Amino acid sequence: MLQCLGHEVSKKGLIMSSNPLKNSEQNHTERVQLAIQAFNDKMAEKIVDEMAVIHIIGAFSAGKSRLVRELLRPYKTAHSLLPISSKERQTALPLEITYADTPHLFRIRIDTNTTETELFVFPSREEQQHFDASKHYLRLELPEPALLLGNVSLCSAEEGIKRAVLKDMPGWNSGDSLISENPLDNGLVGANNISLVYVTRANGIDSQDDLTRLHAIFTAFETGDAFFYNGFNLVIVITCCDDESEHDAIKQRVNERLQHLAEKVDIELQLTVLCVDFGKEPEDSSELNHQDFANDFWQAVFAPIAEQAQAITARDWATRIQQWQADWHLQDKLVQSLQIIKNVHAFIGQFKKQDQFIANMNSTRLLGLSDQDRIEKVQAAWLKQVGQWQFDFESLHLTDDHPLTQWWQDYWLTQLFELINPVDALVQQMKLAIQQLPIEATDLQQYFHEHVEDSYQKALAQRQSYFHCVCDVMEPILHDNNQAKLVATLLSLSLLDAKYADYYHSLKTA
Ligand SMILES: Nc1nc2c(ncn2[C@@H]2O[C@H](COP(=O)(O)OP(=O)(O)O)[C@@H](O)[C@H]2O)c(=O)[nH]1
Ligand SMILES: [Mg+2]
Repeated sequence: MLQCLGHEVSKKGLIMSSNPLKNSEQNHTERVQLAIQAFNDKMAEKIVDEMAVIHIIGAFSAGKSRLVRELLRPYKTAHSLLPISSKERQTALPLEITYADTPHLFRIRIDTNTTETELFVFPSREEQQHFDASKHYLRLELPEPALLLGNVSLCSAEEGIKRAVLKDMPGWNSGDSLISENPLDNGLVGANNISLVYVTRANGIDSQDDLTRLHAIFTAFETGDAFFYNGFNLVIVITCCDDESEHDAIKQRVNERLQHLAEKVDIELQLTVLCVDFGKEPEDSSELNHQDFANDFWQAVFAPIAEQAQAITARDWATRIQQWQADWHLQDKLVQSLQIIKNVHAFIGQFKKQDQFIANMNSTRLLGLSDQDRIEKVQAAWLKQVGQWQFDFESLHLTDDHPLTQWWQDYWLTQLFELINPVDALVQQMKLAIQQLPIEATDLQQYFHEHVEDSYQKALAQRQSYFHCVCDVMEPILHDNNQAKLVATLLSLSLLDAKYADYYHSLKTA
């Protein structure tokens, strides 16, 4: 509580005493660095899942999991997290693949959308089968930049950098597909899609079963049950295409077959057919071919959003700071802080007049007064000399969601209160001395000197604070409305000030 003359002003919430560094004289640098780091973290853009996903579908053993492994092959360190691809049936639970800065594999419950457990090795089919495929799925996060979409705005309303989600589904004839007429129910396709990836082996391109499933999906699109952002984009990956001379013929055949099916259902289809041979063993295919294939694949899959994805570069900090909501702007609070400092100076400047704490006051003027009247008279004379000791700290507060909250508390307000607190202590000391003024005190100036001079000297010492230099530098740029420049200057100055404070302290204690 900061005492004012006749008022009490709450500094509620403005002083953080929980920080153990707070009261230590040293470590200013560390404290400011932590506060700047907190700002950094808050400014980092959130990465959120784009609602439109990419399902990878196809028959059992078509090469879906192998495709995922090949796409994610550069993440050798996360090898044990990649889906298992083998001649035996492997995939029992749907697998989501998306972007994150560091690799992780989770098992997630669908109904609560909560992470059940983090896994460190991709589970075998037996392990996966302990869980109901309609209630659980696996989620693999890897730093694959192709899955990062930038600031696109497709289907999700959430703000942030969007990441694409790829879904490797259990093979549709592997005994794990849920039996249903609706491809949305059995997970062949989602309600919102960027593209659909259909995987088949070169020797399976004529499969009637595949055609029936695709027919159901095409129909879901036609009836509006399945939505594709910017039209139905189907990417077909034909695996085991070991004979390159046959690629063109295979592509043409698949193209004709599916375009014919699309015409029958009366939908328009954007179709890309990619022929590939990943090789017998999972690590067979050469790096070069692998990279070419991965590039072609990502390009085909993201073709519907190619235009939006160009805006992928995150908006730089300066632009975002310039767009801060009005109540995040610092100008007013800085102007107010500087005004408080000026007022504190003016106040302390008045504290002694003609070298006296209460000028023109002596014991003769108090003769014959009651105790109460004496105190009131002295207090009134003192108030007349110094003026009001009162500040509005409430409006200096930054909201909790402000990216600079920690810096503001730990540096700016801390420095400000370091200037104010000794003057506040002096005010308390003076009030106490007036309250306790004994009747026998004949030399009032001597009395106040004995009781207040020490506090007065401490209050004067705050004028030496280097925080004043920071304020002086800020003054000229306070009104030029460039929020980004203001923030950058403030942060640099605070670090400089903190480093100097630590340096000075180490010299003093050396
Ligand atoms: N030689 C060769 N084998 C492949 C190719 N694609 C997949 N395979 C193999 O086919 C088997 C089944 O693949 P998998 O990805 O598990 O099929 P899924 O059931 O669709 O996930 C695995 O042994 C893969 O290594 C390919 O292009 N060439
Ligand atoms: Mg699989």
